[in-house]
Amino acid sequence: MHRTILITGATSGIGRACAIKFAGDNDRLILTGRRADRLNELAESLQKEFGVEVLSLNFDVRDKEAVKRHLGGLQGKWASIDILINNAGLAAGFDSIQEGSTDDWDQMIDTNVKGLLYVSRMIAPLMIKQGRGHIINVGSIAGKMVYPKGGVYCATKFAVDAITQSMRVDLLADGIKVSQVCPGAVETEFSVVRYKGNKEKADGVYKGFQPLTAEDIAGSIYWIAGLPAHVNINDLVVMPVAQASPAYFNKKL
Ligand code: NDP
Ligand code: 8X3
Repeated sequence: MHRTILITGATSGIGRACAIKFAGDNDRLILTGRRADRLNELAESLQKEFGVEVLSLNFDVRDKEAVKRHLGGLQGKWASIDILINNAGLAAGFDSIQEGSTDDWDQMIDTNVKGLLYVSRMIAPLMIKQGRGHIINVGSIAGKMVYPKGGVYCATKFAVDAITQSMRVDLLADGIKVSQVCPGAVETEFSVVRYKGNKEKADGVYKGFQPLTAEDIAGSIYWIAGLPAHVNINDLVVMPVAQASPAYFNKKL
């Protein structure tokens, strides 16, 4: 039986790589993101290449009503979700607490914490009703250790860590698996978004060492999702060999 997988933030990076990886397994996909053109392009190419069924849902996870409208209206096979990958997220800015932009903070907290909660609030009851499901949250090494000028992003990922642990407790009696994957530096659009389109600054983040790829993380998520029913990975930290902690790199510049 093929699974139904809901991936938030599938228009880029880790979410997109997950969509491709699971499509290769013939899974049915629900893909979400704000950029409709990218969603549609991806859906079309996956349908063509793998013959999989894809439902594209174009909404902002910060918009509570939009989340309800799109995910509350799922019917039939599309409501029978086996795996939710809570991936949509971002860092906005790189600033100290004394100098940071409060708008950046709102965006990170609203997306990474509240957005993840809104989506989970809609999907967890469906999983409970069907008696099975697996929620995989994308946390970060930034949710394990803080680094200078990353305080609020780190706080959102520490929150994801806490929410993951809480979900596992709350959903224990219903047999719903809850996992977290915490990557170190992955070269995606993440840094371009963080530095608001400044490509030079963004590229500088990955200079002098070999970062992870989105496919590396998609592979980890795919592995976690395919383990036997009685086995769960609670938490998986995946790092580039050249990165020991958020701020400690072996860079050959
Ligand atoms: P990308 O910027 O490449 O992808 C981010 C995805 O999130 C996009 O698909 C984007 O879609 C979506 N997204 C962002 N904001 C919203 C929103 N408000 N509503 C809906 N979708 C949204 O970055 P990554 O693939 O690297 O990031 C994916 C996850 O991995 C994030 O949670 C990030 O924090 C985490 N992570 C990343 C690391 C890295 O080094 N890259 C390391 C550790 C964790 P769209 O813009 O179309 O809405
Ligand atoms: C992204 C990794 O170290 O840039 O979550 O914050 S880091």
